[in-house]
Order: sequence, then C-alpha cells, then structure tokens
Amino acid sequence: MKKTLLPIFFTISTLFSPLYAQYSYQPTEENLKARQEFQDNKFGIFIHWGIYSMMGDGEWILHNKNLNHKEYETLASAFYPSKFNAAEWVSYVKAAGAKYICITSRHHDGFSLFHSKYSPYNAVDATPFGRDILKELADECHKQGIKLHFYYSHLDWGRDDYTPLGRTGRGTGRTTQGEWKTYYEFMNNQLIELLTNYGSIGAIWFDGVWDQDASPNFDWGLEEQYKLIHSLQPSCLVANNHHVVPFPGEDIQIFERDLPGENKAGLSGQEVSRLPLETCETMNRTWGYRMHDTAYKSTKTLIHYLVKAAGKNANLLLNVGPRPNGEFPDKAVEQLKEMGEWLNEYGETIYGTRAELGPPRDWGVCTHKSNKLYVHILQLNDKGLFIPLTEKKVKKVVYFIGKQHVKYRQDENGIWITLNQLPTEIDCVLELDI
Ligand code: JFZ
Repeated sequence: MKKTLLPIFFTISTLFSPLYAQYSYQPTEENLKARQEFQDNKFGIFIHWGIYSMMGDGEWILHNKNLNHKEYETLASAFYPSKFNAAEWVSYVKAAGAKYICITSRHHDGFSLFHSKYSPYNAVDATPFGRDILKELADECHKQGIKLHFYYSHLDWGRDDYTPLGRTGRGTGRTTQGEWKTYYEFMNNQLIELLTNYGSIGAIWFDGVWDQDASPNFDWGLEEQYKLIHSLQPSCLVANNHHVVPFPGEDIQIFERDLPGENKAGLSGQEVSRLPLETCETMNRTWGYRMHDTAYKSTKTLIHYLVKAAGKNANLLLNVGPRPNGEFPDKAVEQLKEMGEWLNEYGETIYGTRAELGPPRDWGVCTHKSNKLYVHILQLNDKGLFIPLTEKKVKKVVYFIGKQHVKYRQDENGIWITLNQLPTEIDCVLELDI
C-alpha cells in the first residue's frame, strides 16, 4: 500500500513545492506591452556577422572544416571592416520597411562583436579595427527608431568550459576540459554587459541548446538566466531557438526556416504556442557571408514569405550576412529596397495586423486590423474566391489598391467573391469592411 502511494505523494508535493513555483513565470506589464509592439512590427532584419565573414564560407566554417580554434581565432587580428557604417546599415533596414534588427552579439565561434570585459576575444580588444560594433549599431538604431535585438549563442566551439562537448564543434582541437560553472558565469556576465551598455534591447535571441540534445536532462540554468534578463530590462523579450515548445520565462516562440506549423526544412516540428511568433529565413541559403552562395530567393518569394508569416501571426526575421569589409552584399541591398517599396504601398495590410486564422487556404492568407479584413491573394488562377467567414458581417469589398468595388455575396457558409479580373500582382489584396 505504502509503496504504491509514494510516487503519487511525490508528484503532488513536487507540484506545490517552491521548486515548481520557481518555474512559473508571470510576465510584467511592460513585457506584455513589448510583446504587442513586437507583433505589430512584423518584419525584422537578422544580421549574422563575425570574423568568419573573412573566409567567405558561412558562420559554421570552424565546425564544418574542423579548423583548430586557436588558429581560427587569429583571424580576429586581421579583422578590419573598413566599410562598416552603422548609419548605412540602419538606413537599409529602414528602407526595407523592417522595424528591428537582430544581430549576432556572439555566435558559436565565441567571437564577441562588442567590447567585453569577460573575454579579450572581442571586436575591440582582438582586432585592429578596435571599435565596438554593437555600440555603434545600438546608437544608430536608437537614433533612427529601430529596435535592437541580440542573438547570443549558448554553445561555444572554442572554450573548454563549454562542457561537455555537444553534437557540434568536436573537431576544433580542444584538449582540456574546464568547469561549466565558469562558462555559465561568463555568459551571464556578458548578458549583463549587453543589457547595461547598449540602451534598451528588444530581445535576447538564444541559440545552441539543440547542441546538447543527446543529453535531454542537461541543465542550462535557463530559468535563472531568463530572470537575470528580465530583472535588468523587464521589457526585453526572451527567445530561444531550441526548436521545441517554449520554456517558462520565454516571451516569444521562434521557428527556423519554416512558417509556424510547417516543417519543410526539418528544424521546426514543434507545436505552435500562444506566444508571439517569429520565423527566421535567409535571402540566399546561408546566414553568415558566403561568397559563392548566389542563390537568392526572388523578391516575390520573400514578400510572399512575409505575407504568409503575417497570415500565421508570425514576424519574419530576414537575414543579411555582411561582407568582411562591413558592407551588405549588393543583392541584399537591392532586395531590401524592393521589399520596402512593396511595404510602402501595402504596409497597412501587414503592420499592426493579426492573422485571421481558420482553415488553411491554398490561394493565400488573411490579416485583420480593427474593422478591416485584408485578403491576400498570392496565387489564384480563377476569378472566384470563397472565404469561410461566418461570424463577421461584411459591409463592403474593394481592392486595397485603387479601392474599386468587388462583387460578393455572404451566406451562412461564408463569403463568395467574384474578382473583376484574374490577379497578376505579387499580392492582390482585397479590403473587407466588417
Ligand atoms: C542556428 C545556427 O546554428 C545558425 O548558424 C544560425 O545562427 C541560425 C539562425 O540558427 O541554426 C541551426 C540550429 C540547429 C541546427 C542547425 C542550424 N541543427 O540542429 O543542426
């Protein structure tokens, strides 16, 4: 009898113990407000930049080529991005119609793009450039009204106190083993720097937890780390690219290279939570600068991805990998500009909207804002369109551009629309008054 009751007792006592209480997370008012603003913003630019850009072969080269990490680190002493100009970067981002930047403050190679007291392997102390790139970018973002997010890698391919070694970075020549404790303190100290010296930070975007997926009980100390972030900046959103459902303390849910609920790239099978959502994607194929990666998606594809993300209630975080000299690649600049031109016209149907979910439609998505419903027709070879919308009474249907009236009929099943002509635009938007 006693034996069978014991596990039940432990389960119940754990549920009510202080240990469990520690895991429950109540976001503050300002945090909830920041989540709304984040969702309203819809479009951000991811920037992957570091000393790896000099090799022109992506941000994973240290791992991919099994380079010796000490040899790799010497790249820093040649890093002199003579064309780096934070004002120019921010102006490209603004021209794209994006509202925030998320930049790699420290990627898996361990190089810090900012001045850190806790590692000399940083943009100021290890390079002849000697400038704090994140400081210049932060000042410019704040000046030009762009929110700044910091990507921060949980895993490190060079430090011996990132232990045990994970699934990646096993061939970088580490022969000694340090203590996890010093690595954890190092990360937290850097996070304090990032959240103290660069003004208001919109989000910390963690990445790397998947490196230890062979040991599912690996304790990253996330709760404490998240609390530290929220205590320093309550409105800073915590995000983690761990590819599973969000943990307590996280404020947004991230998807990599897929729309929420889809898993074409194989990194995003997780369930979709009720948190604000974001999906990140590359313009070409690689995050960090890769000289031979010229396979850029078309601007139309990128716009469709942004629209579809909005139709799934998610933001798009679209990546640029600057050249080693600090410039954005020409093709990226061109496409950002084209996206911005499109958003200049259609932004009203994207920014500040929420998805009108409901059954998936093969022709496109719907977004809504106050009494307007926007029907985004991305692909349709027909003039007839049916939307199973029953709760809302439609008062008028027009083309968003030009405002010509469109014939429709609403019955108990939904709305039957007859377009004036076959859609040919990138996104044929109808505006419904409801
Ligand atoms: C991660 C990073 O590794 C990558 O460099 C980039 O920063 C991207 C945004 O996020 O992408 C991953 C994450 C996990 C795996 C591969 C790439 N994985 O599990 O093999």
